Amino acid sequence: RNASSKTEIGVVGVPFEKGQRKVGVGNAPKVMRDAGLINSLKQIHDKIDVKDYGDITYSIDHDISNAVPNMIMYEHMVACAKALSKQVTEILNDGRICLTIGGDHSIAVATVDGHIQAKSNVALLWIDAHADINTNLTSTSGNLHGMPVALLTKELSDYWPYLPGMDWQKPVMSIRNVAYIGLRSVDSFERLLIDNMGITAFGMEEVEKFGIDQCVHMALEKIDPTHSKSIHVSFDIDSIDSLEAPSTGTPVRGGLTLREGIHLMEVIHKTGRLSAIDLVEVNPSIGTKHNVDLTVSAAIHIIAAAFGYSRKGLRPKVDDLPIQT
Ligand code: 5AB
Ligand code: MN
Ligand code: MN
Ligand code: MN
Repeated sequence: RNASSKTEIGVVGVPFEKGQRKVGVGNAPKVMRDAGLINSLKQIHDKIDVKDYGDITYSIDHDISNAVPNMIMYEHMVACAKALSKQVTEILNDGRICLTIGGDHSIAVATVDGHIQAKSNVALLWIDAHADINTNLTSTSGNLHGMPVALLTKELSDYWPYLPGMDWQKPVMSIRNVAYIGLRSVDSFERLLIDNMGITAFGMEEVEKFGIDQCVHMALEKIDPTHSKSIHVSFDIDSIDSLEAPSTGTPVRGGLTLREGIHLMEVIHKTGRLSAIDLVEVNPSIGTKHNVDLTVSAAIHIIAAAFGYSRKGLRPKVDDLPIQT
C-alpha cells in the first residue's frame, strides 16, 4: 500500500473495564475520540476513508456470575465479547480494516475471534509487556485481561473448564500463529508455557539485541512464512515504556520507546495485509493530565503509523513549488 491506494478503516470503541480492577480504562474510547483520533486518521493522506461504528453495548446474564472460579466479573466479559466479535466481523466484511479502541485487554478475545470469523487465516502479533496467557488456574490475580491469549488458542483449550456463555467462541487460533513483542513481565506458568510450547516471543532482551526492525520481520516470518495471512495486531499500550505511556493499569519500566512502537507499525503497514488493530489499556484516570496527554498522543501516533502515516512527509499533488505572481 502507498499513499495513492485507498484505505478504508472501521473504528469501534469498547468502553469495557471489567477485565481488571482499576476504574477508568473504559473511558479511553471517549478520551481518544475527544483527542481527535478520527481526524488524525483522516489526515494521514487523502485516500483514507474512516467510518466510526460507535461504542459496543451489551447486557449481562447474571446467572453466570461466579460460574467459573478465579475469573472476576466473568459475566461482563462474556456479554461484551459476544457483541464485539460480531461487530469486528461486520466491519471486516464491509471491506474495512478494523480499529478497536479498548477498554482493557480482555476484549481481544472478541476482536481476534471476530477476525477469524471473517478471514480464517489469521496471524496475531501481541505487543505487550505481559504475555496474557494465564488460565483461571495459573492466574494470581483472577483478572481476565491477563487471560485472552489462553482463551484464544486451541493448544490451551484442554486447560479450561466449561465456559458458560462462551459457546460462540471457538478457540481455533493455533499458538504457532501468535508472536509476542515487548515482553518484560511474565508470570512463572506463562514462562513455562512459552518455553514448552515454543511460542514465538521477542522480549525486551531480543529487542535490545536485534533491534525492533529485525524483531518484527522475524516475528512475521515465524507466524506468516508464506506472506499470505490476515494480520491482527493486539497492541497493549503498556508495551511502551511507562515513562512515555504512563497512564495504564499495569505499567512496567524498560519497555519499547514510542519510536520503536511507531517503527513496528510502519513495518506492519508495509506488508499490506493488516486487517485489525486493538489499542488497549490506556487509562485516562491514572496519573496527571500531562501523563494522560502523553499516553493518548503516543497511542494516536502508533495507530497513525499502522495506517500509513509517513514521518518523511508526503509530496503535494503537483510537483512544482508555488511561484510568486
Ligand atoms: B495486560 C498479570 N500477569 O495475570 C495477571 O495489561 C498481569 O493486558 C496481567 O497485559 C496484565 O494478572 C494484563 C500479573
Ligand atoms: Mn495485555
Ligand atoms: Mn500488558
Ligand atoms: Mn519471507
